[in-house]
Amino acid sequence: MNSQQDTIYAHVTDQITDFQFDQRVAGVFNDMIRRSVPGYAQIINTIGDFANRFVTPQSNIYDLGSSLGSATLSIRRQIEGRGCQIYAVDNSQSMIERCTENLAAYVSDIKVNLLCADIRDIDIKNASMVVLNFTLQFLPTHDRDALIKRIYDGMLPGGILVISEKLFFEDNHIQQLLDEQHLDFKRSNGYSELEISQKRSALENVMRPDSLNVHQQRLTENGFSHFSVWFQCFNFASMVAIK
Ligand code: GEK
Repeated sequence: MNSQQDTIYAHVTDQITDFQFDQRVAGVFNDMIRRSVPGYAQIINTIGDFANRFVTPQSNIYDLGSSLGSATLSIRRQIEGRGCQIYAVDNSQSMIERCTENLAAYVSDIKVNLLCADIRDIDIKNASMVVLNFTLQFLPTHDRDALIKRIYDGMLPGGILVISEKLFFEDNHIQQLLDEQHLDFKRSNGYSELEISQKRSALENVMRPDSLNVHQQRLTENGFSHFSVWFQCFNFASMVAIK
């Protein structure tokens, strides 16, 4: 996938506005997410492996907050010939446009329905797999419960929900430790102190991480029978919940 280097916050900006998934971000998104999220590549690959295990013939797969389509592509590669459809949903027109190009670059018998829509509004049905890869954290906190319930209701028994998120830690020492480790990760990937602090301000009102306890409680209260973290690096984790 082609992507330019992320230099969005490299220069001093008078007024930092709230982070948006606009054309500028879509253009550098691959570089941005790989340099900002520890374990991103492994998570994307493993989502494909989960698809291979869990996706049943003639079912639907939902990639909610699909950005440039990395998770969708990883899933699609693993489920050829199963007669499934993938719904890749994002409410950023710029992401959808670039995602369309990325998907067109590979041949597959699996249909991808790319929807420019809010994930809170779409119909979820006959799903053997749903992916929220670093998306739930961008929804207003009070909307998260209803989305998880609708996902659960639209899933087939035995289906898998993969949720990857930045985590918040109730223990302040741990919060600080893992936050520092994450900042070191960004520094080692070439982000300057200015870039780190300006991006942080831009995300402040937009991204609100939950704790692991909150995630687990939300998933079990909405009916999921099995839950585990399957990956964690610093304050980033990926979880599975099975109906
Ligand atoms: C990946 N999953 O590469 N409705 C639809 N889309 C939304 C909404 C919403 N309410 N809120 C945010 N988005 C991807 C990475 S990025 C994560 C996901 C990040 C979309 C938003 O436009 C963006 O494309 C995506 O969710 C979040 O595996 O940037 O840290």
